[in-house]
Amino acid sequence: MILIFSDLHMGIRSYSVQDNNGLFTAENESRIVLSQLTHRFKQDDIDMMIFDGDFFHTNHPTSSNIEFTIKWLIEINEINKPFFIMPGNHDDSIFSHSLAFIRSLNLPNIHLVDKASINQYENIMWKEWHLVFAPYSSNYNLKEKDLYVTTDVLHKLETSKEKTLIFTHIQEVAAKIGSESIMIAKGVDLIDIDLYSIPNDVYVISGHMHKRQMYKRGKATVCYPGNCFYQDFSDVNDDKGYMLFKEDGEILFENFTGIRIFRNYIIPQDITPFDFFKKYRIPPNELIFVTVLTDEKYDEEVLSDYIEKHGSAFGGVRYKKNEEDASSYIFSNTTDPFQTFTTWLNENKSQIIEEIQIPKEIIEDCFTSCKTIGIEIIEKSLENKEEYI
Ligand SMILES: [Mn+2]
Repeated sequence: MILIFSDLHMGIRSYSVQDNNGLFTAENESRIVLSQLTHRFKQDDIDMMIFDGDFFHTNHPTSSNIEFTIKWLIEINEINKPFFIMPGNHDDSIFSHSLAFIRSLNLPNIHLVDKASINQYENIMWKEWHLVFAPYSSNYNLKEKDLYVTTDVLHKLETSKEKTLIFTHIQEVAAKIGSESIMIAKGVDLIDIDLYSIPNDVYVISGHMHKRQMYKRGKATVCYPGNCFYQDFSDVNDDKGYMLFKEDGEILFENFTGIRIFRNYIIPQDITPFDFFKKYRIPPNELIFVTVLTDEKYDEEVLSDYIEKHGSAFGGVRYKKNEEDASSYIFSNTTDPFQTFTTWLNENKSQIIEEIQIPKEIIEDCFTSCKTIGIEIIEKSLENKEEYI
């Protein structure tokens, strides 16, 4: 089998405290999962390992995290099976990336697949399968920073042979979002695989989306192994682990153990969060988010102390009455954000007019002018191929 993992984001420090050596909780979790991968990779049923991008959270990792990674790579090299590792958009910088040091280590089983080395990895086979790599690398022209990877991946889709696995780091349009959604400044362009003619059934096994998922899109089966450990609220109640690809095309997932689990508890209206947790056992090593179905503010400190006393951590209270309204309106499956927004405006026009209590004619006027300005912006951005505002 091929073991595939992705989006380690080593160096992220969300919901963390520092230990005596200066290491943050989330950094420690990235080390826990790497050690588990070493153990799993050694087992006889695994032939090779592939990493799909975003090893580090930034393109300037700390020396401590680089040192840990070097030691880990030396261990992986000694297992004597190939490991292919690619940069993602978080690793990337204009002229290099955070994994560039791997090349100088000269470890024969560690294959750094990036823009500089991609030609060496054009005809990799595993049993009957063609392995194709399309690593993330930004274009030199930042105005179209994703052009290199989108062109590359589409070319590889359109020229794919039978039994092909494409390893990349893209946001396919139908993918469900996860915690990468809050890293908005590091977003990548959307790719709609359905718009391209793919000659054969292929697997697109990609990094970038933090939510583990798998779906069919025309002739492509799109798979995201997801991130390796919990990073923020969008990860709650999900499983975190790696993916296994079997020779017959079957895909399996296995979970990491010993890491914190982020969980969201929805508290029924007739009970306070404090009474809720007094009644139910608090599991150890969780980061607990609480959702209450009211907008009445709750004393979070009492709850936080209580949860911490029981060996878990507290992530905060969410007041669903407000949040649900906003999220259900704003997010949709439409790929065009302007369309989404105008649809929302039109559907809610009467309610907005009622709530703001400004004479109807003035609001109507605003809608008309907003729409005109909006269309102009969209037309301009399409012309310049700039990102949506
Ligand atoms: Mn990414």
